Amino acid sequence: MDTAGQILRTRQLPKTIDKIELHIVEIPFKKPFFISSYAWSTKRALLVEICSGGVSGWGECVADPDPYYSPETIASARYIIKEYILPQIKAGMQFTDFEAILNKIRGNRMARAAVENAILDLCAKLDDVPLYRFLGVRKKKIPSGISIGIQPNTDALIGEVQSAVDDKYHRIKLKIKNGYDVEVISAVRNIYPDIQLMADANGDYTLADISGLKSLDNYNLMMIEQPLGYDDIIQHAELQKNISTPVCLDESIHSLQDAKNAISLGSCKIINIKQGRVGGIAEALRIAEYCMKKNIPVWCGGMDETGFGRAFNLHLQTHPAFALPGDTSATSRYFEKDIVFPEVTLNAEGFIDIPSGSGIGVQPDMGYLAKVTLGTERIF
Ligand code: OSB
Ligand code: MG
Repeated sequence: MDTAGQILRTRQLPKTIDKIELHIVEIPFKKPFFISSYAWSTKRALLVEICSGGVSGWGECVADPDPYYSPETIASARYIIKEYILPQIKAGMQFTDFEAILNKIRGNRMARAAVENAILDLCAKLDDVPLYRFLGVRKKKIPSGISIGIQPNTDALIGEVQSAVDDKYHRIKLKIKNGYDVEVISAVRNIYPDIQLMADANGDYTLADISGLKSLDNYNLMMIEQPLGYDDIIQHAELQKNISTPVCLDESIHSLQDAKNAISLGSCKIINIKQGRVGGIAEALRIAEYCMKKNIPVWCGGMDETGFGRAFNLHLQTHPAFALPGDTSATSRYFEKDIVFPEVTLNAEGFIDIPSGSGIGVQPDMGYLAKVTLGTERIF
């Protein structure tokens, strides 16, 4: 049987493409989201809409407006998409030829993923199948996970953790930074000895911090995510030799080759796969399937996406390689109102259902979308 990664090789783009538009939208977060490197109070996103025969496929670029999580930005992604990707796309081309156009571009994987996603949503909709089925994967319920931003004090953090526990999140991730780490983790661990708990530093430490990071070994964390530099693979291997908490890489992994390098160097024991960061669903599946072969657990990260991007993350996680709960949370944790419906909700056991319907299975809320659109550009 073909693996999900291979099934895409047999697909082709729609026979006609009627229209392509780029939209920039901005919706407020309920509360600002603080990580070690930055804080965001709104979600601004670039959306790619590709239409065929009256059907729209949607892709959401996960780049932020700023270069504080990744070097890519909304402006850089828009430039690459407009100048280097869209002019080369031809209706009816083989998916492998489309991927070759994307792969010729160096870096800029968030830009590449946004277009790939729109094409996949469109193709699955035209075939009238849900995206997971288009990828050759069977449906499953997705365990929820939550990423709690850096809080002003421990009481506020405990409040956030309690509410996540009440909502039945399967795994809780605490954002940490140098100086906001052992104390907060031990406070949470003392109150919640049994929850699945992990920490994400977004690259805030250096090898000089090894002894402090080693003290985190006392708190039974599932993993520590991206403790060292955002572009490092070498030093994480050195760190992993010195701590028992598994290291998970996020920012440093952009491709299957990065994953192979990190695994062979011993830089991590777990990988956070964000399809939007690695160039799209196809590359995410290749990484996931490689990791499964190597017994490296993976999970699906998030970028606080709107409902479009969150839907792609849900479909991706139906693949059996995604054995650990990821960062997919209920829409209501982020936004008062989203630009798609239905919104993501958790059931009483903290699982999320894949939205039903073809493609990604969510529909734009046209009225709200128009209201929060900062600009639309028709490419053709
Ligand atoms: O490091 O995983 C990260 C959000 C923005 C930038 C980086 C990260 C995150 C998250 C949030 O952790 C995950 C989510 O809830 O979508
Ligand atoms: Mg992370």
